[in-house]
Amino acid sequence: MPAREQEIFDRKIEEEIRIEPKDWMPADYRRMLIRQMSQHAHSEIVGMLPEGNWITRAPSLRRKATLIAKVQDEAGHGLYLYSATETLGITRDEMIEQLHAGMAKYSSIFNYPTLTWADIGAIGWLVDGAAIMNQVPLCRASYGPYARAMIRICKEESFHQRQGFEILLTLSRGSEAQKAMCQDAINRWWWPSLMMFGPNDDASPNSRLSMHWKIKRFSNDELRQKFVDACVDQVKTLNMLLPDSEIKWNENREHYDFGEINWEEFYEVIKGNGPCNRDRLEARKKAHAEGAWVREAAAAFAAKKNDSTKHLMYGSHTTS
Ligand code: BYC
Repeated sequence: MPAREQEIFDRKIEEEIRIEPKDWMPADYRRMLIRQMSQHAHSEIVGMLPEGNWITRAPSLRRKATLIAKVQDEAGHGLYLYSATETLGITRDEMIEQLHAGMAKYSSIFNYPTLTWADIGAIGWLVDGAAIMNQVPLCRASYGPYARAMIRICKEESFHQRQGFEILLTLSRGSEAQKAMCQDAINRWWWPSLMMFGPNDDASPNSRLSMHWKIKRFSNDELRQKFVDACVDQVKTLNMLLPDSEIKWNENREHYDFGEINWEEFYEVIKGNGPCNRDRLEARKKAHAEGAWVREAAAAFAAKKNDSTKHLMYGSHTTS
């Protein structure tokens, strides 16, 4: 290990100075970032699928336009994150290959089906709400390109969360059938949303080093607790219930206690056996194959533009 470089790296982490792509960094730090950032990018792209299913079925033009904008934002988030990950020395093609081969994970949450329109509201409120809770601290991650990508992503996520909450608020003030649909969606998305924060701290193999390197700033359980506390208040505005009879204010901890997560379900989902894992991967592979002509056209256009720039700079006699 190059002692001098290690020392500089450690000091930067200690003093909250960002690590940048050309800086020396330990191989494990690089690996940790590639793992987390590429999974994060894949989550954004796979996350477009459950909502994309509802674009044609959104109940009004306004809802349709908003949902299209949200899903487009997610494509953008994926692109910022793939680009940020490429600064670590892996190509986008390699990352996509890992996803398609089932070697790279993406968030467990996107392996559940969207059965009704209320699910789009629940995804915005709970899934984007959980994402914000997890991602705001990542704006201070020690790796510069990741932290900078997260700032813009978080701004857009707040809009996503609000659009979801507003869908549920409208349903919660509607007919009995709409109220029931709203409650049903909350019941189905609540527990999977809690799983988004990852395993409990004592079962989280990556947390110790990730926090030491200031990639993650809070542990999985700390963020999950903040999320539960926020949702217990917000669900009152909806006049709905969270599907957990064990939620109770704890005076000593000054937090809400809550029930046990079904960890067996979580591990099955991340192993590839959730309700929609196979469909999601198939849909991604199909979209990638069908988009090949766009990538080829973009590459040909870029090469042509490059050629004409050379021509302008060096005249028509350039041969190289
Ligand atoms: N799902 O040691 P741990 C979005 C894996 S997209 C799947 O605690 P770590 C949105 C974990 O990867 C939101 N796998 O890991 C988009 C590890 O396996 P490997 C996506 C999970 O990294 C569209 C193993 O379990 N957000 O907002 O310290 C529409 C042990 O875990 C999950 C991010 O990606 C999971 N839920 O902590 C709407 C945020 N949890 O890699 C919304 C960035 C854990 O060793 N990521 N695993 O094979 C993170 O903050 C962290 O990676 C995690 C996990 C908190 C998720």
